[in-house]
Amino acid sequence: MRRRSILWLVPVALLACREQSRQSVQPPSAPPQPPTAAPADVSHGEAAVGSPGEPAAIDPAAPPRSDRRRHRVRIEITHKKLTIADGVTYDAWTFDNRVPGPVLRVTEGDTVDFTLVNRAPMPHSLDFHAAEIAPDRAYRNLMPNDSLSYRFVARVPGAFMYHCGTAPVALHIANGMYGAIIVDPRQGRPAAKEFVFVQSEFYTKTLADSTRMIDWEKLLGLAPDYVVFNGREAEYAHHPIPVRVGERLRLYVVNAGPNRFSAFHVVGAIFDRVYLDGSLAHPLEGVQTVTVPVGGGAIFETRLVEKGTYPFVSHAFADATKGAVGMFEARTGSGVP
Ligand SMILES: [Cu+2]
Repeated sequence: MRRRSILWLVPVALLACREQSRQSVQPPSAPPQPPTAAPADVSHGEAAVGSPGEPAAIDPAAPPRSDRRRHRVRIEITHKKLTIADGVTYDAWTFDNRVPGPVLRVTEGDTVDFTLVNRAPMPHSLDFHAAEIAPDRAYRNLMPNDSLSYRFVARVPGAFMYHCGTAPVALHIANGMYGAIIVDPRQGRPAAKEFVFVQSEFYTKTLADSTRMIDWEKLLGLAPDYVVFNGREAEYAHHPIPVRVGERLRLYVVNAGPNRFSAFHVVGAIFDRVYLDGSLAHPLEGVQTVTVPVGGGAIFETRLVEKGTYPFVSHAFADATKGAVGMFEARTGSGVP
């Protein structure tokens, strides 16, 4: 029996050798030539800039702060095809049918009564970085059509990630299972226009029906096809976000990864304050670009000083080229929500 199974491997090995030799005789591809045409306007050339009137697929506005001290949160896990770039449909694994999952917002000291329901045909789970809890109790794998409830107190303010923790975790995150939970300090923060951006990557290969699914080799090789904010390539370049000149902007940035650090930067602006992971201790003041590590978050405050279009990017520019770019359109007068 054993001998038979080994013999069975021989043609497979021969095929692999043939494929390797076929690849090795291919001529090297020509190096890319620098463009000779004038680049596009102020978009840093990374993405076409759309008109700010059209709504984006995922509203980047932060949900309002709640006065409730106890929150009942229920999230359903599904598998669903979603658009991740113009004309690109991806076979995603989701929390509540969206990527990223819903933005949750509670206040320091609040109690969260959480229920997770698995409507997908395989095991999944959910790990809240904002919780202090035994993972083997709360973050255990949930079988299809099963549910799980637990309670935690959001003790620490910040901008936190949540994600599926089922192994291999990189696969579950890369397929779309992540989101942000904001924990406000009890005393609140000064008034501001607030947005949430979750950065992440997609590693894709094309299926027969032209939809895309995960390419595990690209993931292990750290070579994403798309790096995105809120689940879509350059979504807020195609749908710029209107803001007012001079108003305080507060940006909750969470980096879901699963691999690429974010070098978050707003072109044409300097951050007045940055709270690493959202911690109130020792905010950075007067800084240009701040790393948001994979699995981490940060809260950025800035103002745009004059009318114009201001890109925000991961300043690791290969990633901006792959979609980690958006736009604020700073306006004066009426017309800004
Ligand atoms: Cu999962």
